[in-house]
Amino acid sequence: MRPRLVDWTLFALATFAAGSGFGAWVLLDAQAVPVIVVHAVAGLALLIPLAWKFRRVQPRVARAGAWDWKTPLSILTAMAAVGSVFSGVFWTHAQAPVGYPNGMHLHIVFGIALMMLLGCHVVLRFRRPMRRDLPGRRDALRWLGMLGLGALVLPAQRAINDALKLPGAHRRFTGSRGAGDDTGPAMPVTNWMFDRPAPVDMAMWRLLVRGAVERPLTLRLSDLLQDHQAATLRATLDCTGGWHSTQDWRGARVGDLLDRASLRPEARFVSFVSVTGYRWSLPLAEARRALLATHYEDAPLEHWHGAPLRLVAPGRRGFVWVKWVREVVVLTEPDPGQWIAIFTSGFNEVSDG
Ligand SMILES: Nc1nc2c(c(=O)[nH]1)N[C@H]1C(S)=C(S)[C@@H](COP(=O)(O)O)O[C@H]1N2
Ligand SMILES: [Mo]
Repeated sequence: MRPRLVDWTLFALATFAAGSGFGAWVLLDAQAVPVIVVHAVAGLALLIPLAWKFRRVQPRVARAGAWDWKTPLSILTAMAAVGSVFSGVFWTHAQAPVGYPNGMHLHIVFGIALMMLLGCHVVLRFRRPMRRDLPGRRDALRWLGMLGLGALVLPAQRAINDALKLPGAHRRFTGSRGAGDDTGPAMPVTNWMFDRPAPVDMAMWRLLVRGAVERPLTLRLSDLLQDHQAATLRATLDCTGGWHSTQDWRGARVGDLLDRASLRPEARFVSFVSVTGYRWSLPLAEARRALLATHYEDAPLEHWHGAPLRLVAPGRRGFVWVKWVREVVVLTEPDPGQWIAIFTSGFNEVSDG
């Protein structure tokens, strides 16, 4: 394959792998299943053009006299690419469920580094595609071969995990490992970034239901426990960091709270806001089916699991399950600011009630 075509193939596979990796995490579980498969195929396929490229540039890199100031950056880019693939493979096979940092964190760090370095690499080394670089029939066959190899490796990985009884044998489709089910307070604790609020003062705490509603609500914990305890939901928390755990949750159905507050017709999304400022939103229909839990496995929520109230969002990755919820805000349009809030909430001053 012509050098330039190899380079563009690498670029396409790497950006596709990064995009699908990101998609796997923000999509609903059902949509994420195929995305995770193509993510793995693209990532594994990357190894072939990488090998071609290494063979091509090897003489230049081996001769110190041939270096220019861009060479170290290129080497870092190559290391990030290899690291991304191998950390993904490592996480597929090795390592026990919980722990920080784990192979999944490593994979994410490599992936983000690769995207940043690749951006620089393209800017510094960009060459306009020439007519003679256009792919021919044999190139199309090579592409098929690359993807085919990636697709063949997937079942092989599963077989290796099972045969060797590796830690990766018991994986959910997200790659997450079981961290015990029906364990209530013994469930692992994870925070997305830096949220570490002091325990919420239950006497001062109020739940506000506001936004596009006719009758905003202010509820005490005792009101909530009295009027909204009927709902139970068995659901799996699956953290992007690589563990999952299923519990029987109990609390208030969001739909019941919204009915009580009476939605205005323009309501579209529902945002769940933590005492820390952390927030995330769901489309209205999905939000109605979600639960604001006060209990798991008949035990009241513990502080680090979000007491007194946390969101249970079935089919959504763990980062959506907002803890220490204080406000339910009905929105008429999406909330792009939530993407910033989940990174900065740990720096907010936290107040009770
Ligand atoms: N307010 C708030 N809610 C949060 C987080 C956070 O950092 N702040 N982390 C999320 C992430 S990434 C996960 S996986 C789950 C973990 O819930 P747990 O600690 O109860 O296991 O909480 C979610 N809810
Ligand atoms: Mo998470």
